[in-house]
Amino acid sequence: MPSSLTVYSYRRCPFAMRVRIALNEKEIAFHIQEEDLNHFSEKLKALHPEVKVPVLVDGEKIIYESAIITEYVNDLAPEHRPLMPSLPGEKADVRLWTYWCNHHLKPAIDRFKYGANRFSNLECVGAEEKVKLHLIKLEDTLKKQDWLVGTNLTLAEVNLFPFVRQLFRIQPTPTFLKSFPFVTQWVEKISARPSVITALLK
Ligand SMILES: N[C@@H](CCC(=O)N[C@@H](CS)C(=O)NCC(=O)O)C(=O)O
Repeated sequence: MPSSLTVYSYRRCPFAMRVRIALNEKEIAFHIQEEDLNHFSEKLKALHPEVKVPVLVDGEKIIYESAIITEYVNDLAPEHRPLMPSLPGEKADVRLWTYWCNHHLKPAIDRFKYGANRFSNLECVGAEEKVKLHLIKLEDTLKKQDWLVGTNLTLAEVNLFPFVRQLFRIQPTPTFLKSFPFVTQWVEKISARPSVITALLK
């Protein structure tokens, strides 16, 4: 069956990666409409009130905000390779990880990674320490369990991985990452999944 799904995407955008990984994990075919962040297409401008990628178009349905899109993708075929646990408490945990990523982890990584190129000196104070504190939270969880929630990969991984990966790609590699063997193992394990390998190429 030809795919009716189109993702307006940008290859290096971590939010768009979330969507491509979720679709690949669910084995749902989709088209990519690659956008140029400096010159968004007229189509994209008409689809997203804030003019950002990613946007998912499914027939008449237009969805933006990556974490909303990844839940929608899971809901398209909830039983097939589920990315959301069924217990209410675990569902809440998945959403809490995503919330924490969007509101705490990502801002800290940005300040550490881009520093004065993007932020004021005040905003950058303690950036490295803040990233380490966030990594301790992840490490403490991954010490006890293979996946952030329950016993399988969930949307918590799909939504967090593209951002944690950014830290591991900084050159030269931050030496403090050596103190986080469980996070490192988790990043390597997710990076090796076919869904992720393919998603990162597009
Ligand atoms: N909260 C949005 C963030 C999306 C976002 O910031 N995308 C970036 C690319 S990585 C973008 O399109 N930026 C364009 C702009 O802000 O002008 C989501 O989760 O989808």
